[in-house]
Amino acid sequence: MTQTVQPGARDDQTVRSGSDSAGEPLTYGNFIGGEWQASVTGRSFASHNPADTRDVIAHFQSSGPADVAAAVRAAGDAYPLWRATPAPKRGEVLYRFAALLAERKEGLARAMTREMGKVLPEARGDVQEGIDIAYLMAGEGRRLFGDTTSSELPNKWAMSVREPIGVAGIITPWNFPIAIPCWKMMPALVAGNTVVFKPASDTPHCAALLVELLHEAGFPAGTVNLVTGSGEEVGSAILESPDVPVISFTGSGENGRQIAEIAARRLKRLSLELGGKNGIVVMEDADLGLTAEGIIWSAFGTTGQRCTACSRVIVHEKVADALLERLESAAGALRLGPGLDPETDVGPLINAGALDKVERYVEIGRDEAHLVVGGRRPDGWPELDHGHFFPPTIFDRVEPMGRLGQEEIFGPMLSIIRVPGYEEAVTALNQTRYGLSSSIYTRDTNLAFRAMRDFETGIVYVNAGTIGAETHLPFGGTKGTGNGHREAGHAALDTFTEWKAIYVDYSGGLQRAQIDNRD
Ligand code: UN1
Repeated sequence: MTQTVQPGARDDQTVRSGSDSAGEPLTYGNFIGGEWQASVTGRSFASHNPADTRDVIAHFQSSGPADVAAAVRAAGDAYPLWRATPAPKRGEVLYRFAALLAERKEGLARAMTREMGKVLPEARGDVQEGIDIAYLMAGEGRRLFGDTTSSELPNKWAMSVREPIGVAGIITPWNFPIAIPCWKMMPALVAGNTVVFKPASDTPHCAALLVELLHEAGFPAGTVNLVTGSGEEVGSAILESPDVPVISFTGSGENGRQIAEIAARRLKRLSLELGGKNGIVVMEDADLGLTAEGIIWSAFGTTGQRCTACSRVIVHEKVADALLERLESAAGALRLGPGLDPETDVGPLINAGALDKVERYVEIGRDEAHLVVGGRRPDGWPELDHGHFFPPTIFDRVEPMGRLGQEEIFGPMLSIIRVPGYEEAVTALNQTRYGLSSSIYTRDTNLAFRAMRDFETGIVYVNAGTIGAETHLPFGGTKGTGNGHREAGHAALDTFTEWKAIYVDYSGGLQRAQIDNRD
């Protein structure tokens, strides 16, 4: 028997933190059918603190297809009862979960900073986003609106209702380890689906804590099941399962494409939220102080590890030097460090692979553009030696169609592209395979409205950076950012429901549509 696998308990001890009283990290199980269970593989993996990799947070199951099969069975068994539970009642469980999440916000945020690295105020924001979507979707329990309309025939009733789809496969990234699972699970659950949840292997602790709360809030056994492990073993088994008809995935474009192929073969409903190459356009009349603040926050907040992060600034050449001066001094002043330290502005990258990738792009940048600030790992700071730290880095005179201008880096790197006017700015902004978020800084109302029309992204900001979407509006992007679905807002329900059209003929006779009411 592996050392036990119930979170909060090791052997018979009850411990609520990630380590037992002797400081030994816990081993968490999968959560299947309302119980914490060891994987049949007998293997586990560790989650580390990216600010100091000597800090082992806990161990998690390296699960395999048999664990996924058990979780899918549990979710399938729980489905009929959950589906039959009136939606307002389902919503009440979501309300309880939202309230619990709010009550435990600080503890969760601290656990998140330790495991994912983002600075504590941002980790609090991540949990807050989970709370917000939980309350929004709880309210959907009393809405879930369909249409009631008239029939073309007399004495006949016509309406449409939303129906759940079944077991939803929820595959989530590490960068918003509470918010994104909530964005996906809350609409799935309120609509009456049950869930098999596979979190990113960089943040399984956040996932386990979240599932503990879902359980405590009263979601019935089997409604939410957690299986940890790799994409190859766990993700693939969820995707291939004939009993998981709907999948929601956030992650890389490359993985998204593979997932789409597998899901297409089985005609699954699939919502993809993939990369971004988000740009901020700065016109010559912009308030440069405000603009620089918005750029710094969007490019280097969360260490640039948001899908919505700004990675390109497309600036009118007349104000490029003045803007760059501000950006250089603001970026140079940001303090690197562990996210739990209140002095820190920029936390670590998630893992060694992410750090390598940023360093590779710095090399590419040295060939393609001019380095303005950053570009080297910090040395001489022993306290940063054991973490994946990289400083905010800016390149100027980036070619819009070069690699720096086109490829998603997902780190603290910003490219400056100089343009002679609005038309050229729009062209540069839209010349990317992605379309998540964009922004314009201008004091010209006409230009602002043109941008709202011309920018080919799912989210457009005016006089604000590219990050900070709110949960009651649709979230998602055009082109290679996804496959046309939206998360959050009431649009999220479209991923997790089927429309059913219902006709009731109360005429007492046969009425033939399109025939009996025509000459
Ligand atoms: C993401 O990076 O995938 O708009 C989500 C934002 C956040 C969500 C980001 N509310 O930046």
